Amino acid sequence: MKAKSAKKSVVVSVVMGSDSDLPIMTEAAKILEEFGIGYELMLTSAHRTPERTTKFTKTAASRGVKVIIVGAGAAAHLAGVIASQTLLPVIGVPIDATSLHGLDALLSTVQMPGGIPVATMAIGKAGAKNAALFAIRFLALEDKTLSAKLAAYVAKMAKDVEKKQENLSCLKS
Ligand code: RP5
Repeated sequence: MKAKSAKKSVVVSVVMGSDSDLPIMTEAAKILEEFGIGYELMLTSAHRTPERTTKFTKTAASRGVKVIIVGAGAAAHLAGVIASQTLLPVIGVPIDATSLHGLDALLSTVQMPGGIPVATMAIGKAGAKNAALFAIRFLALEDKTLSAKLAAYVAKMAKDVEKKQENLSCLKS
């Protein structure tokens, strides 16, 4: 009989304030998949479902979660509210969801008063991707295999730039 592959334990939570945030937060999920990290997707809102947010946050550490990534748009309080209820590191991703193009979410997420930190990434897809890579940097501190994967990922990016330079040079000659 073929052995079932073991289910990875969840160490990163990818939280979002609305399912409309999913196309952005998928960028974080893609990176976590690529690195083989166990993660969960969680939908909860600081404004619409405050009790659900608290319940999720209060149980995260005891379920084995080590880092929480939070994407939210508009008056984005979700990352700050979650960070206020856990000692786990929280990484915020501001989302472009209104006519202010994410500037509202950026300021709401980044301007935390002293005492409760939220590591805030760029607005949108780049921010979601970097949130996952930042989470992986935390996890890699105690995981040599993961650290080696991260080094290979960074080295490949550098190689890709060199290849692109070659392509540019070909175009010119
Ligand atoms: C925020 O409000 C969500 O994170 C989302 O970015 C924004 C708009 O939500 P929907 O009205 O699309 O559900 O709480």
